[in-house]
Amino acid sequence: MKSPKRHLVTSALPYANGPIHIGHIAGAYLPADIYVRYLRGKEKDVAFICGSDEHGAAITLRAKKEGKTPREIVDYYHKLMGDAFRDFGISFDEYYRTSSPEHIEMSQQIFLELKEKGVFETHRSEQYFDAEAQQFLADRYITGTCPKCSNEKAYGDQCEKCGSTLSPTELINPVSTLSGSTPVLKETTHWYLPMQHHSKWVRDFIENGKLNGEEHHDASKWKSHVVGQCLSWIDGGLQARAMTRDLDWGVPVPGEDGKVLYVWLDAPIGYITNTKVWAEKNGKNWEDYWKNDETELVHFIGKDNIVFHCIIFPIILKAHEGFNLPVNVPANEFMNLEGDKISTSRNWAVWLHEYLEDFPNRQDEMRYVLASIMPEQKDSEFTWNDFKDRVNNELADIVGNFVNRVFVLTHKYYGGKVSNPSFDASAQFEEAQAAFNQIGEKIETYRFREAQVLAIQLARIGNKLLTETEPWKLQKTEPEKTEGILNACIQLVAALSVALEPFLPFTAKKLKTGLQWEGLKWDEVNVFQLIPAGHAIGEMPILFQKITDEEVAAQVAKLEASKLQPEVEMESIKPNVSFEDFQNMDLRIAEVLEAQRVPKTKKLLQLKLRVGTEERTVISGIAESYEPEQVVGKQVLYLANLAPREIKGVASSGMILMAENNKGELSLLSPERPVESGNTVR
Ligand code: B3M
Ligand code: ZN
Repeated sequence: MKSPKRHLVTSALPYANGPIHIGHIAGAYLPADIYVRYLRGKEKDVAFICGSDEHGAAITLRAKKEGKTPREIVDYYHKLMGDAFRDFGISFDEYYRTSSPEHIEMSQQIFLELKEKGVFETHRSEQYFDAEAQQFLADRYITGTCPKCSNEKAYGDQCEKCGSTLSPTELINPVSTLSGSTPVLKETTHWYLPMQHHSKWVRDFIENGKLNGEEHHDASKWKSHVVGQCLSWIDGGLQARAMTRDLDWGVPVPGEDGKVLYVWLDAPIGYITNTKVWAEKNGKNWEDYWKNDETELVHFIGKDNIVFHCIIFPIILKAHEGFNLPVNVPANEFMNLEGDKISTSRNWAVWLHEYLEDFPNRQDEMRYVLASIMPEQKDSEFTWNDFKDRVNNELADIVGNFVNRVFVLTHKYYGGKVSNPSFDASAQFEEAQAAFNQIGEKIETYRFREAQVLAIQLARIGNKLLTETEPWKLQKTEPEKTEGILNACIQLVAALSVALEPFLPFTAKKLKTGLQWEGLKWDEVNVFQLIPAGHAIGEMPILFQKITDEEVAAQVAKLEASKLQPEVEMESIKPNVSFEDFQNMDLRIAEVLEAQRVPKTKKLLQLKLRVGTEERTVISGIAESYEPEQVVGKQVLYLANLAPREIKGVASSGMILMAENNKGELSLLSPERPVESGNTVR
């Protein structure tokens, strides 16, 4: 295929319902940024488009949980995410938002055009409606008992306990989370995309890279897990999918009250809106990027978004006619963190904005490590220890050390002027040039890990040359050779300043500034002759500070401390009782005198208590939380006048009161300061 005239590169629009974490970055943003920076280095015409996804249940649920309006939520996270991306050097040309007037207009217009073309079908169906809240309920707003595993907290779309995909009507005892009432089925009409009519061409598109019988893209360049996921979806039979919803947060369906576009219809159209917004600000024509077959469209996403980008959105684009379809969707797999899945709800994540605060001006360190372990073909894992090792042993010891030695020696021996090329470094140059030339190939085939290794190779070659020839020992005896070696090293630093730009843009900038040699283009890199002898170089700061064990420990401790247990809903408070009822209960402080397990039970301890002058025997269900010897001598809260019962053949009088945490651990309740056993609690 001939080389395209223009590139349109998108990264998944993140939901504006929480901050960005390093798993997002490694999945859809850093690879796209590397790709785009490389294209810019080659002076290509490229637009890099992203923005916040501000609709859907992800947003309204978050708003409900925080007691805020959806608008407040998206305003807050749009800014937080946009700032973090920018500060981390993710170089979007546009980062806009799907709640903008421009986007509402664009997505309504596209919806209407599709409707006019007869792309949709309407279907009546019965859907759950909350009569108290006067609202149809999104699947996520309905909970109930899972028909498969009896989990009582299953959602209308999924049971998180057994993993089954559900539809709301399958739930037993459905409850609306809006009002707590039982929802009723109510008839509604929606626009559906009959995807089954498109399976044939979609399969040809995914499997063979063909569109309308012609070659559209090189299907062999698509990742196998992407193609595999799509084909298994197609094999499972494509179905009609509703493109509208009965909700009040979203893009209103024109002419319909209380209906909005399905978030997965409006969000990808956000790529188009945001391109248009960018184009208008920059005197460009957005249609050149979307409706011109000399432009190449590539979507960077995480693996949970594959079918939306490879099947559903392409169906929409093709049905609309005139729009480009993606030539590749290089989705990444997931990155785990310290042995566990990254999870926003459990707060198990390294948040980008917090990293930027904890490690100011060290963006490239994280970029480097994330690119090194990017989950390109399979899931990968980030640990803070590995982060430290890679930064210290690779960035600081190889790149930093090499550049530093070259600058120090050039200043010391030659007053900061590039020395003469009086040494035959052709072996090193050839190796370096070959590495450099391959970087582009790797990037163009989405192998960013390998590409970065090749870029760092330039520093390894230089480091090796210095270590082998030790010019600091030669300077007196072989001044010519020394000059030549350092000249060669300067050429390698210059090549590095270009090669590192896609990966470590902050470092690349420092190299260019230090060399006082800006403006080198990717295609002009010829290591054999970059910077002429006599050129004055400037100062070079220390490029990478080593990461300390204390920094690692602090980050690990921070993670552990912030980890949340899965949420357990608070039991609702019972109806009121009278003061007399309360006074009828005789609560006392008692002391445990003896404790033993009740034979053949897991949960029960038999305790002997002292209650003032009396002794009582009570059976208590605390054996999974306390060993017998842990409770002897403790004071406890005791309900003395609960009618005696026989438990496992023992007469048990009264009851010990306990609290339970969300992990199910029981906790005895003891007085804060000394209280005599037998005293009343009121
Ligand atoms: N917001 C899903 C996600 O954040 C969704 C992507 C939209 S891309 C058009 O994972
Ligand atoms: Zn289940």
